[in-house]
Amino acid sequence: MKKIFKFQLAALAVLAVVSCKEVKKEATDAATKVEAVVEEVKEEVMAQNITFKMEPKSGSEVTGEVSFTEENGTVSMTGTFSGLSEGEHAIHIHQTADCSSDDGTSTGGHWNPTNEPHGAWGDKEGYHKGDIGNMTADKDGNAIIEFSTDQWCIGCEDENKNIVGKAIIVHQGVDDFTSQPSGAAGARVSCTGIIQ
Ligand SMILES: [Cu+2]
Ligand SMILES: [Zn+2]
Repeated sequence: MKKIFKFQLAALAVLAVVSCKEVKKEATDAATKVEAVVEEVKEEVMAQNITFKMEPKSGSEVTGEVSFTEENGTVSMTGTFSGLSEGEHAIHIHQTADCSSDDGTSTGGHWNPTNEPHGAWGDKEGYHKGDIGNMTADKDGNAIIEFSTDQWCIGCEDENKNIVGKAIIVHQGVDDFTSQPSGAAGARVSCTGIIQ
């Protein structure tokens, strides 16, 4: 009787060890699966990279390329332009991805989902979500601009952040950051829609 009892105990102990190992293995498998899913999601986020060619407008020869990348909630923009006159030029995001008109006015006014006054980016008095600012072209007419912000997104649900469906406009003149509603930056010399 005693012997049988001991045997039963031993068997129980073995069972307990085996099932414990099973649970551990299952937990490890689940963790591996979660890791795999996280990697997939990360890749999707990394893949948010869109590039557009700028079209000359208002009789200009201003061309270029603008690309946007979103990573960890920050959108980075890089623009390279040529055919500009030497000096400063305004660059903004305007409301509508429609560059069909010769003067670029089909893009509408500055993208301003939060209904603020026009201004310099980050100004306490307010600024449009499209108020990127000015860039400087060298004597050959080339300009490069780099800009990044967590106040934009590429194709997210938040219409106060989503830049998709808007347009990039480069101006002949300089944004003075005070004139309303658009900084008195003059003719629109280059245009592209931001279309995913
Ligand atoms: Cu503009
Ligand atoms: Zn503005």
